[in-house]
Amino acid sequence: MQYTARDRLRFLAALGALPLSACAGGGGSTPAAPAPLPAPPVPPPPPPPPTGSTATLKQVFATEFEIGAAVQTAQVTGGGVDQSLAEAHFSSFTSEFEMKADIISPTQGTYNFDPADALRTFAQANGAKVRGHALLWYRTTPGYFTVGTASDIRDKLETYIGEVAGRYAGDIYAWDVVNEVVSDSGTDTYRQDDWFQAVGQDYIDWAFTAARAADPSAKLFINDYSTEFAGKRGRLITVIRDLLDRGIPLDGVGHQFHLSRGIDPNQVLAAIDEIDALGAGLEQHVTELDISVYNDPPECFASGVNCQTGYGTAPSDVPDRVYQEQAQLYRDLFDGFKARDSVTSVSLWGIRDSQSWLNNYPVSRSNYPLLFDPDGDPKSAFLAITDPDYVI
Ligand code: 9MR
Repeated sequence: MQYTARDRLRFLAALGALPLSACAGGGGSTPAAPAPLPAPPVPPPPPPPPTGSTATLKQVFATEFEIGAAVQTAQVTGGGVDQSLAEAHFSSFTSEFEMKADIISPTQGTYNFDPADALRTFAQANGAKVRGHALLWYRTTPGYFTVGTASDIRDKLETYIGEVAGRYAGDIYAWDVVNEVVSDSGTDTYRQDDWFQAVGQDYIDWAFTAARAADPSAKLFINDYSTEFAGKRGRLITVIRDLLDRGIPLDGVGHQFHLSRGIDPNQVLAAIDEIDALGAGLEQHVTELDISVYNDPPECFASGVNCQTGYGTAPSDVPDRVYQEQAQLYRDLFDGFKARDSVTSVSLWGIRDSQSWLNNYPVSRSNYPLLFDPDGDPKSAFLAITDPDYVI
């Protein structure tokens, strides 16, 4: 028996692959349509991801951005609460201090990679990524780096970056190549630190160029704090424009966002928008997010003066109203991050309130700036960002 093209079309239509009208046309009488085949069973839709206290951060933000936390290696490899929270919730890990030069190479030519290697192993075993922090930061630069001629200093920096970025090449998705190089003072653009005193701003070019050579696959970031304030941000943008104009390999901007509870979220999100407005296609990472429960005057952060008195050492010492304001701010910020395509990674600076650096800075007092309380239980802030129906 011969099958015509029209027979094939009818057969496909009977299977549901084509509308029957595709078989129409031509002359002659139309034979009776074949009996419809029974519809294949429709699989049930996948359940929506859980919300609220049973949700995990990495489920909730899977299609939005990497969701990360700063950790110490021992904290996530000791089998305790932090390890469980880290494994359950985060898709990205930043070393809180074990990938900085004072830990990796405290003396010239010697290297201690053990904690950093172990963090990489932990992350990879959990299908998570590592965010590299930081190849160069004046506060953790051992003194030997910045002595000698400009050529000596450049050699030392390039050697160090070659060793470190080279060792983790392919395993670190983004490096903070330089951290906090922008001045806090309106009269200078660049921070007047040991690097700048020794060689001017050239060290920034050397660092980016060496990082690109050592790991071409890592996205290279400039990272800084107070980008939510127009003055600091303006100076950062001056530095960014200068790097881009001269073809220095810069892929993204890291906003630390160590925030106080009273800040206007629109002021924070304006920092993202202004970088987008440069039109340079830069990625943006929120690198060190936390929200202090205190509303301090600027001199508190700058010099530890006039800081608000601590609420107390128990989480219940903090008024509910304060946690609610904090939760609302977290929600507004995460909604804003989700709405901005250039934001590809958001990291908290810690997991549980009890380990935050803000318990010791700018003054010693208990602070509660993160998403999990000291016992590791989710706070209102966690519920606010994981469940749109959660009433704050
Ligand atoms: O939180 C970090 C603290 O544990 C370290 O002792 C310190 C020095 O390595 O660095 C802290 O992290 C800082 C980050 O690297 C850069 N931005 C400010 C953070 C808080 O000081």
